[in-house]
Amino acid sequence: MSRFKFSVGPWNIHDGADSYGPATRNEVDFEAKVKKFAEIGFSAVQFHDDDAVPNMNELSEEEIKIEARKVKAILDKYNLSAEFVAPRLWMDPHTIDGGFMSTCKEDREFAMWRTYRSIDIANELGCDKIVLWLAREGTLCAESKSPVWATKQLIDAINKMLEYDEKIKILIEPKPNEPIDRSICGTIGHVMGVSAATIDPPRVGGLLESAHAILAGLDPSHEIGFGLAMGKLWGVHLNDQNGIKFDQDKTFGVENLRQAFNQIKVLMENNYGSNGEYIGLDVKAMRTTKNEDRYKHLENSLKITKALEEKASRFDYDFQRKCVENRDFEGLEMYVMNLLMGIE
Ligand SMILES: [Mn+2]
Repeated sequence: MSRFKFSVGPWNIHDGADSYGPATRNEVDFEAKVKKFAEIGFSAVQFHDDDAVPNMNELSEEEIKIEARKVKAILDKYNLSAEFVAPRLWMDPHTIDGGFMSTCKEDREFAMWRTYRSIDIANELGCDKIVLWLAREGTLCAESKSPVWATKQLIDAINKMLEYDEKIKILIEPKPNEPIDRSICGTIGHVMGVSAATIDPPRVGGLLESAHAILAGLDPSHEIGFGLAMGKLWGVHLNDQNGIKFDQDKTFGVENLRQAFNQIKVLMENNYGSNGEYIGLDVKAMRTTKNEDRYKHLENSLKITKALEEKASRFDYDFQRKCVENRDFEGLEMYVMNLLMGIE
């Protein structure tokens, strides 16, 4: 039994297509995914706006709410909650050069329209969190945009969201690059700066993804710790990443087991989840994975998370204190290695 509640997105069951080749698995129907998520131990689903309401650009505001209610009925059927809604601005022809930071006024207005509709969808799904993954917000050509102007555009856009709905919370999911060359809000530290500059900082926080922190050259457990220290870590996307390359979204813990242990440990030490926060497992199956194994990366991430939770619950804080007092960090490090290797 885990102390945590877990969440997952429909995109975590994917057909395997990438930039260099076609699909390797069949598509899975939304309800079939949701049913399986509930079976394997998830209690909430994360949504892009158009995961909940496909083709939403062609629908009226009222039609969008009606479609969202149908999704809520599916969640209710399997006793799942919705964790958040994220406007998917990076896939749309209107936001080729970004949304909130686009140099085109019409594109910025479109980005706000989608974000307001995401808030409407969140209300229909019974959740109070909007996640901003700022995928194309930054520059491909460094001189094309002022980073000062772009940062202020982001703050203005968040202020409009806060004014649109007095209860909604905004979570920025920072990432330093990809698909953009240079992003504007790359780490949890940036998120805290943006939060402080808005009209309602208590409603603006962060969601930390392990792979994104590694891409920024940082340790995810310290990014998590920084957000927790500020009282503004309201979501996590635990996964893993082999070095600084394309965003891999590997099964949690498979590359950096000690880092994964420390992410779970810092979350446990600070009672993450006590305000209803979920552990999101934002993991992707390998392209070679067969249809029948398409949920294995999720099941494995859950197993590894729970195993690390068990290891962290046995962490010997008395021994740790003695090692620190004696400045025996070699001894402490070997203790952690033995704990992780199962050598008692
Ligand atoms: Mn990722």
